[in-house]
Formats: sequence, C-alpha cells, structure tokens
Amino acid sequence: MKILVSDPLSEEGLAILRDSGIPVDVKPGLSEDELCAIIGDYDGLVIRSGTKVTKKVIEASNHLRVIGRAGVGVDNVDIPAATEKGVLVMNTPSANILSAAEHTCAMILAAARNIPQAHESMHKGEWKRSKFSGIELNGKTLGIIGVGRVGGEVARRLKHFNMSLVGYDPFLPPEVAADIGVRLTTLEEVIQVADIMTIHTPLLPETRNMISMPQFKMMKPSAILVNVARGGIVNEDDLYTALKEKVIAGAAFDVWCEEPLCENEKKLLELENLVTTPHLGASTAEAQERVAVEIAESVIKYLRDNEIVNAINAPRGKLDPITAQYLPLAERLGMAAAQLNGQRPIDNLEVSFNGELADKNTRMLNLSILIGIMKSMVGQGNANIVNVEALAKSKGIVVKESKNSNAVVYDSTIGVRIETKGDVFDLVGTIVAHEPRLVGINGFRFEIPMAGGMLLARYRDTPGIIGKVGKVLGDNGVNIAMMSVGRDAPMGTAVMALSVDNPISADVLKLVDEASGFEDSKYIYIE
Ligand code: 9EZ
Repeated sequence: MKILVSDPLSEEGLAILRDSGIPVDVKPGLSEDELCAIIGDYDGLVIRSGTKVTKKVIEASNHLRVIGRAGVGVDNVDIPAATEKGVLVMNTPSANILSAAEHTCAMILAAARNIPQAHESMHKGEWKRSKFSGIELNGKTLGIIGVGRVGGEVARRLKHFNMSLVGYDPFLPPEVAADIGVRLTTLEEVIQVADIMTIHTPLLPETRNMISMPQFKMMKPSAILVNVARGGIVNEDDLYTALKEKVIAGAAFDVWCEEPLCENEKKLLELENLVTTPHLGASTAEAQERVAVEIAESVIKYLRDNEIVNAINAPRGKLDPITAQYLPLAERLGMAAAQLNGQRPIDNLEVSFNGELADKNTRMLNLSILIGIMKSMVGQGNANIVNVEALAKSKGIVVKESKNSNAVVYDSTIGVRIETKGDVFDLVGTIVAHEPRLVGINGFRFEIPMAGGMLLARYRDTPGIIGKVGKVLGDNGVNIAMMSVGRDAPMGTAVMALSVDNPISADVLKLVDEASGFEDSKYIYIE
C-alpha cells in the first residue's frame, strides 16, 4: 500500500501519513501526464486545490481507493469518474469554519470602515479623513443567509459588537437559532432589514443567483453585502449595477464565479465601494494545518479500517451500531445468493429485514447485499460502497425491499431472494454470537456459519445419508467443520448445509451427489 501527496501539505499532516506506516511519496507540481504515469502505484492520493484529478488520471489508476482533498471544494476532482471507478473522495468540511467566520468579520469591518480604500489612499501619499468616514456596527442588524456552522460562528462573534441578528435558513432548528441569538425569519425579511447582509450557503442550483437585482432592490440603500461563501450565489452583473448605481452602499467579496477573475469580472475591481480578497477565507496557518491533519487521519482510517468519514461520493451519516453488526452478514448473503445463482442474469432481487432491523435505516445493509452480489459476478470484483449502486443498475439489478418488525426465533434476520429463469434462491441469515449464520434456504430451516467453504444440498430424507456424505468428503480430504440439516417432514425433503475447511472440486461434488442421492448440491465460498 502507498500514498501519493501531489500538492504542498502542512508538515503536521505529512507526519500523520508517515506515522501510519504506509509509505508516502510527496511530489507536488506534477503535470497531468506525469501524474497518469505514476498513479498506478498508489492506493491513496492526497491533494489540495492544485492537482487536477481528471478522468484520465482516474482511469490511469489501478488500485487507487481514495482521493483526499485537504480543504472543502472538490471542483478539481472529476467526481463522477471517481465514483464510477469506486474511488472514494473525501474532504475536510469543518476544518475551515473558524477561519471563514473570522475572515467574514474582517471583511465586514473592512467594508464598514473603508479600511482597504483608506489604506490605498495613504499609500498614494494622501491624507483624506472625511472621504473614508464609515459606519458603526453597534445597534445595526446583521442579516445571515445560511445559519450553518460558519454563519453561526459569525453570529456568535458579531453579537459582541451589539448587532441584532436575523437569519434565514431552511434547515436550522429554531432552538439552535435561539441558542445563538439569531431570530429566524423569511429570506425576504432578512434582505429587507439587514444593514450588513452576509451569505453562508453552499452553491447549489437553488442558491445560484439567489441575490440578483430584485433582491438588491429590496435591500436598504445603506446596506453592505458580504460573500465569503461561494462565487455565483450573488449575480455578478447585478452586483456591478447595484454598486455602481448605489442601489446598495457597498460590498465585500472573497469569492467569485471564476477564480482568478475573468475579463468580464474585472470591471467590478473599478468600483470604490467594493472590498475584495482573492479567496482567502481558509488561508490561515491554523486552517491549513487543520485540513492537512484531518485529511491525513480520514485517508488513513479508510485505507486501514475501511471507515468512511467526510465522504463526497458515499453514503453519509453515522451508522447505528446494531445495523453495523449486520453489514458482514448482508454482504455474505449477497455473495451466497449470487454464487448459488451462478453467472446467470438476475431477474428479480428481493431483500427483507425482519425484527429489530426493520426499524433501522437499511440503506447501508442494502448496499452491502449488492456489494456481495456484484463481487460474486465475473469482472465486478471492484464493487464497493462508492460504485455498487451504479454497477448494479448497469446490470439491471434493482432491489425490492420489505420490512417486518415481528421476527421469529432470532432478534433480526435478513432475507435475500434471487430469482432467475425457473430458479429461486431464497436465503435467510442472522447473527448468532457475533457470527453471520445462514439459517434458511427456500423455506428449509437449519443453522450454519457463513464463512469459508460451504456445501448446500437438497435430498430425500432417508437413514444413512449423513454418513455417506461424510465418508466421500473424508475420503477426498475434505474436513467438515460443521453440519446442519433441516427438512419439511420426517422422510420428506431435506436440506443439508456443511461448513468445510477444504475446497470441494466439481469432481468430488459429483462423487458426493452419486453416493448420497443429492438432487441439487452446490459448493460456495464466502470470503
Ligand atoms: C441556506 C440554504 C439555502 C442551504 C441549502 C443547503 C446547508 N444548506 N443551506 C439558506 N443545502 C438557501 C438559504
């Protein structure tokens, strides 16, 4: 296993990578072709904003498992290409929060007191005091659009300048807003009442151009608009007009649609009521150290323990501990069902969650079942949490899920039923003593560990069968670890499940079938 760091990364982050024991190469400044030429050697890639991880780079990789971006924005990574290839993309969404909040405060004060303009004038040898007279924050209203982690920290800080805080956020619980002293109201009211209006939303289809001319016209003519969030939330042509025509008094911007600015955006720099910085929100010693440390820790966790934190292209959220226990079972049931089915196309896939699992979020369990199924199909060995949904879809596999809170016998069971032309494999599994076990197939009940080699067979229940099976396997060097049988009635149809320590070849399986009268036997192997 090997990690490539292809952008400058703070020493504290590099130290964590090196301390993991995984070899680390630091090679900043590679061209796309140079990166393509070496990426095949690496399992992890750590970047900041400099490295462009294009589709070409991702396709040139062969055992790359994770791309870690030290920072927030991942526009330098081709996420769909990474997802298709099963490469996890991680970032560090929280490491910049305080730097972004402090920069927002700095920009607000800079704009309120005309500090950059006065500074520039001083440097020209001037002494102009009335021209740069400003406004106090004391007693003014701060409008916060997006009262998330950054917006909340801005609120906490500017409260101490004796500002009144109003905010708009469709996701913030009212009690959290009350706790930080923000009065939540409509977007329209925030726009109308703010003396200073600051934006802290992501850039999304619904927030792009959220502030355009109609909103500028609703703002106070004395208002100052601040954007340290993302370029594009404010329409830049309308910003130009609003500042030029004094529809609002001023603006302070750290972020732009195109960075560095394109020719069309440069007209904004002629406006004397605009204060601006070149995307410096996260540019502090502390934030850069924090992003490096956080990404190093997350990348190592994933490479070493498969634990996913802050992923862009995998399910997010904390996994409930009971659900987590059942993940290996889910994957093994998928593997077993797919191996029994062979390489035939799957016409129908039904999964069921019974007992206490029925009340859980089962998304990760469904994905694990799919991973098990896909991994058992030829050429799909790279199926993982990142790409399995897309892979399954490409094979026309759609999961039909059912849930039933009333479990019998076990606390919880998972059912995986695969239907193929004329055949059904309906497996039921559970966890006993922390161990995944198969407890049923096509209505027959038994109990056998799901690990390693397994022999499953249907036969007529008659005396002596178990002995015959044992003898043939023993004669052929196959050691039986465990056996369990189930049947519909004495002397009826029976099912035998064996756990074996040695692989059973097709030839040996044929001998077993002949000796015991097995009607339908299958050897499968659970990794
Ligand atoms: C906040 C938002 C949109 C917003 C959207 C999302 C976290 N977040 N915040 C304020 N996904 C409009 C106004």
